[in-house]
Amino acid sequence: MGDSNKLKIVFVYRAYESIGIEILSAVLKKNNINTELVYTPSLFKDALVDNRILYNFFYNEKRIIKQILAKKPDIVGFSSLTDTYRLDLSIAEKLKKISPNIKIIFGGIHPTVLPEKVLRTNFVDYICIGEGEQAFVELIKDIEKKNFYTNAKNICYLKNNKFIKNPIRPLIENIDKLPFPDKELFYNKAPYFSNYYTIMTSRGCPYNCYFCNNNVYREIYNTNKLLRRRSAENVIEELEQGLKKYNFKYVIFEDDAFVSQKDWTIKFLTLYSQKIKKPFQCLINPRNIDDKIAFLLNKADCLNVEIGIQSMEESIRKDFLNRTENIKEIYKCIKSLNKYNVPFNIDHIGGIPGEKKTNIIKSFAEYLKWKPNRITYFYLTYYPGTKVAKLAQKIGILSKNEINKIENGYGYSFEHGGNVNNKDLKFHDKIRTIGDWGVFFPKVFRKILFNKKLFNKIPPGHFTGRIIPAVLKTLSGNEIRGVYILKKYIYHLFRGGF
Ligand code: B12
Ligand code: SF4
Repeated sequence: MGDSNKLKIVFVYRAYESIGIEILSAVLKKNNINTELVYTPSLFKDALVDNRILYNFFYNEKRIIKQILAKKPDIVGFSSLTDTYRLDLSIAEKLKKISPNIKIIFGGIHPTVLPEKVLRTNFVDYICIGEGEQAFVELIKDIEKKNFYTNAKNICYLKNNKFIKNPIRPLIENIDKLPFPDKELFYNKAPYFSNYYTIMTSRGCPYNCYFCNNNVYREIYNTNKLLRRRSAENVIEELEQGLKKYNFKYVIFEDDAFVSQKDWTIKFLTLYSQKIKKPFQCLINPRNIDDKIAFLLNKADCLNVEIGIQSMEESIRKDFLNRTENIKEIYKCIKSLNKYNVPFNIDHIGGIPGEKKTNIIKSFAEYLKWKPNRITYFYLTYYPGTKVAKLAQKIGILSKNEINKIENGYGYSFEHGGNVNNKDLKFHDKIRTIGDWGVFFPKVFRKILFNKKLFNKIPPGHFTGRIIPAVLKTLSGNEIRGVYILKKYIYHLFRGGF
């Protein structure tokens, strides 16, 4: 250590491309700090497949550790979600044992919510709470000066076993000022990402659903103004640069609520249609779609929008999820999308306490009438710190022991988890199978699917229920993310899974 040019930071990430890490890397490089990435494809444990046997066969932790150590890092940075925390921690534990001088820092949503808990594992030296751009640079500069007990805001650590939590700086207001993400960090390891340009035009969300981490950020930052939007020009400039450098084929907007500001959306989609003209997908809240926006989405070559419907039971939506748009607005959104031929996926949350099975079946029959491209059935998951987790604890659904398990990152899988218990799993799997297959069937067959006798005969199961229809849908051309995940498998399986 010594000269900041020599300090080396290695990020560790799995399964996907992380815009968060790419922006941090760009900021560090601007400050003359070297960054590298150890990327693990995490085959058979991602949004497409979750198969423990195959995953264990291909996952090689020792190899990851070897790759990290070969880069001779001064600092290793992990970006952890609750679902990945255990895996990240396990690597951190081994690194600390082999090379205790390496400083290990965890950022991302899981350590942001539980900084002390993560530090008390004693495998992690620092936590970055919330946005990390300035905090990480300041921390690195302090480590360089051997000032290990840093005052850098947003950073936490243990000092003589005492938990030190530095104050939190305000959210970055003008996010146009951030550098464009360091895409090469990921593209060098996983070239298939470069055809599918992932981008965020905003940070935060104007809404406050109880199951989402945005309500945690509201608390941490003590603000109701979480949403910040880049100027349309700034986003177009990044895309134009990306197009020149990588000649990408598609764009994936990862914003929480892409079209939540109407004036901005109109300006942006008009510019996008003129200057970028690449098929794209995005996530939307149903209340933000009307004829005008649907028309512009179609004109801008929107291949697919993902709509968070989550439940069709008004009281569940209001009381347990805090979804503020009503069923009427949902119908209006679907009508506009269908009118202007904008394909869409529906997200539904299974396992919400109090939601009746008969109502779930009714909702799915209704969804299928709307002709969605796909129905994605997520199981309600009590992520740490969310209002829904607190509510579940208050009404006795979640015990202290279960909360503890969740906070320590145990018991989660992308496929099964949350509130769906073993008793109901079969029912939910069947519904999921209906959702996945029903979109392929004509109207008459769909009616038969909901016939009680036939419903009982539907085979539940991951393979029949998810993978085959997901692959079929991917091949049909509307699933941009699906295509890149498939490419990920092809690329890494040919390299022996690494
Ligand atoms: C895009 C996205 C996806 C994409 C891509 C995911 C990816 N890149 O890994 C897809 C659709 C594949 C996806 C999948 C999933 N996702 Co997702 N996703 C998002 C979303 C909308 C944006 C992520 C993002 O790019 N943010 C923008 C960047 C700038 O922010 P950031 O990553 O947090 O990074 C900043 C700070 O956290 C910090 N920081 C982060 N890492 C580090 C590291 C260091 C060392 C430091 C110093 C700082 C630091 O600095 C960064 C810059 O300020 C978020 C919600 C959100 N708005 O964040 C949900 C979110 C992260 N996803 C979530 C979930 C649950 C999932 C899934 C489990 C869903 C599922 N059931 O399949 C999977 C798991 C994916 C995985 N990685 O393993 C949850 C996580 C909740 C939790 N407690 O863990 C979130 C928060 C949404 C929610 N429900 O509230 N997701
Ligand atoms: S609309 Fe989506 S991103 Fe916004 S708070 Fe609700 S779930 Fe979270």
